[in-house]
Amino acid sequence: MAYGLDDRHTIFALATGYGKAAIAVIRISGPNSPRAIESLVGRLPPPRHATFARIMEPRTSAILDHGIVLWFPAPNSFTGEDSAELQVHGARSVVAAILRTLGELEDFRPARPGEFARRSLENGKSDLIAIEALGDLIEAETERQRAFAILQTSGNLQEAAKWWREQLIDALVLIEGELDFSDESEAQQSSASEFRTIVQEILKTLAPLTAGNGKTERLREGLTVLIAGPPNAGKSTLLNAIAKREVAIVSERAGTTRDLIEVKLDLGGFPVNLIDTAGIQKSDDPIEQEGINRALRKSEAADLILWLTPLTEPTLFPPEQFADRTIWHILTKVDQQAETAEAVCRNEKAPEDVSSAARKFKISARTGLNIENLIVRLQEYANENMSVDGSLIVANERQRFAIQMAHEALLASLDENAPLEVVAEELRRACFSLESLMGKVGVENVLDQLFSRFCIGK
Ligand SMILES: Nc1nc2c(ncn2[C@@H]2O[C@H](COP(=O)(O)OP(=O)(O)OP(=O)(O)O)[C@@H](O)[C@H]2O)c(=O)[nH]1
Ligand SMILES: [Mg+2]
Repeated sequence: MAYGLDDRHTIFALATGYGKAAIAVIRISGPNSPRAIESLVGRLPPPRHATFARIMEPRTSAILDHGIVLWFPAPNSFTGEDSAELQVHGARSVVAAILRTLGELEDFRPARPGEFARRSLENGKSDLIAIEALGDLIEAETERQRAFAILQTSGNLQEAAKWWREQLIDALVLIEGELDFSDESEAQQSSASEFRTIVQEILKTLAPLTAGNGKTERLREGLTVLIAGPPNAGKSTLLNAIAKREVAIVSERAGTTRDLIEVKLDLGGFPVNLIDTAGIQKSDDPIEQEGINRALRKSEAADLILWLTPLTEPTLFPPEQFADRTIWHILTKVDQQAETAEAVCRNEKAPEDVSSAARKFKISARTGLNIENLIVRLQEYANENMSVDGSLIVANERQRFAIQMAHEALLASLDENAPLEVVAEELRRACFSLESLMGKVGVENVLDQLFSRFCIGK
């Protein structure tokens, strides 16, 4: 549902998680926040001071709980509005009683998902890039995802976008000056070269940001690693060994796994989705065939395929559908061949060909041989494919699209044959794209989608 500045209700929500906890935080924001505090606490505490108070039901003066009250007068609050926070005991009954009491106050209503963040954006307390970073921080499950979200909060991209925009406005003034005095051709030439210098300077920092490498998306969603191979190759056994728990059923019967079994892992702080699949072979059994189809379909979205074959049957090659995919070949059950196993043990170091693009590993889930080594390699691979660094971080497709649009307009403005009117129009288009990058214009449709992903109370 769309809602915006015209809705001046005071909103409230539980900002901490639902369920039993030591403490729960209830957030209030809007013009009637002071009235809520006066009604429930009997007085307004000094601004921004944690004050211990009795929280009461206003009509009966019954005590609902004792807790900490914080009062943040506008504009010095997260939303930029008059706001308050109640830190109470985290019992469901306490939270329910306070939320019910707030709901009974006139012009109060429960907040919608992300509504506090949205008000903060609408009141100019934060920009869209910062709100998106906040969204990523709330979603962050692993250490690298957390670090990535914090990196986005550096404000560097906002600073750069602001600076580019200011420079473009200077360039636009030059061009518009020319349009007003278009017959003085000498001045026109010098302004034209000045505006070119400005645009070329901007392009130096902006152009490298236009190319996406999928790393940020992968870091957000997790690296998808598919375990595939013929039936009985030891796929489910490997999944269990890496996950360090019995996730999938293992048996000596070929064709045990039918459905996709997905485990979310944290490998060195990187999120990895490891997926076990049905053994791939020719099958007349429609259920097994459906399992195989699912495995093949899922492989299309995989970043990496681990192709497992038992050491005794190394000639079972991956299906043609995997032809252009990144595949690591893994020979399993090496303990079954005493000679190989001994040689491997004598070598100490894992007999893997790390130089080849198609890495080869020999593993044994039974003896644990090379399992840890494989996990380390997966971690390295995750690092190569998800590490995000640099001072200017383009965090998502929306931001990249805005930068690409600005880039396109800037290149068009440099066209030597373009009349000044067109140059001015292209510069305005670039400014517009930079403003949309920061969420100042043209992003209404994005906002509804973004905030619906936020939790209530954020
Ligand atoms: N000796 C030995 N046996 C293993 C090893 N890994 C798995 N096995 C055995 O091989 C059999 C098949 O293992 P699974 O993990 O179920 O094989 P799978 O590839 O998932 O098989 P499907 O789901 O039927 O396609 C089981 O009896 C396992 O105990 C290993 O490293 N060494
Ligand atoms: Mg299996």
